[in-house]
Amino acid sequence: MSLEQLGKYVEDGDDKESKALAERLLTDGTDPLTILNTLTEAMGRVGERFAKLDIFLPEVMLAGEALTAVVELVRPRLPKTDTWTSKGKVVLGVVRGDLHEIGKNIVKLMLETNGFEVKDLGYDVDSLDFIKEAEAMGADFIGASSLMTTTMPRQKEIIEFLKEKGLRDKYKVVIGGAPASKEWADMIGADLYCENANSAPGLMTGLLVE
Ligand code: B12
Repeated sequence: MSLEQLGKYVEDGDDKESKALAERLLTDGTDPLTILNTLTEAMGRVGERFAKLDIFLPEVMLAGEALTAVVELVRPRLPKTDTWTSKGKVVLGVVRGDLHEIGKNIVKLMLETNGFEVKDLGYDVDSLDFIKEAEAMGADFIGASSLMTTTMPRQKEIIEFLKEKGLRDKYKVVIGGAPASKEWADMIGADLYCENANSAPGLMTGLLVE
């Protein structure tokens, strides 16, 4: 029984087998982070098959549910860092018009286990709400996820609204999601682009000590 098999179960949307195998892998001492990476890779393959019309939305949804079930299992096993000193406060959400929340949920998990305080705004979040919630929380970061080319302009909109309100320098804006890139981040004036959840805590900590 292997990580490869776990990836296949997730790809097939079999949440029962995915959970059972993940449980066994964890008991055998597999690193929870390795499991998270396997899940992300599996979802990448699902995306490719979806793009090629090999599979359709219901299958994608089942795979997403299997992935989420395993994430819930892994969550309590991730090594926690010292939570006495918060590394920073983050409002995190998926931009308006976008319902893809799996990646955002993994980012939240990684940030929390690395000592960040996260206010999760969910998905389909209005650009102004990111700002309103950041003000209310006294956040250090605004994290915005977008999974579609059609919703990427919302990441830009958040930054534009911050500028309009004279708040641009108050927050570090971090963006992510499959269609985003370093070039896009530079173009819209974001502070940081993270390709994956694993790199986010380190790169974000780096921004605060600059
Ligand atoms: C799963 C999925 C769905 C699920 C979402 C389930 C859910 N609860 O989230 C369902 C079935 C609901 C769905 C629906 C749709 N989908 Co869809 N979906 C996907 C799929 C296959 C995988 C996305 C995913 O979960 N990946 C796994 C996670 C772990 O990866 P990730 O999201 O990239 O996140 C990682 C990093 O990017 C990063 N990250 C992400 N966000 C952030 C934020 C910050 C701050 C940081 C630091 C890092 C970070 O960290 C994460 C972990 O490492 C993608 C294909 C793809 N290649 O992405 C299509 C895809 C995104 N979907 C697509 C489409 C078109 C749709 C629909 C419009 C389909 C339809 N006809 O109805 C609807 C849209 C609904 C809407 N309004 O949003 C297209 C988008 C095309 C485009 N325009 O760009 C894609 C690219 C598929 C394709 N090739 O056509 N989808």
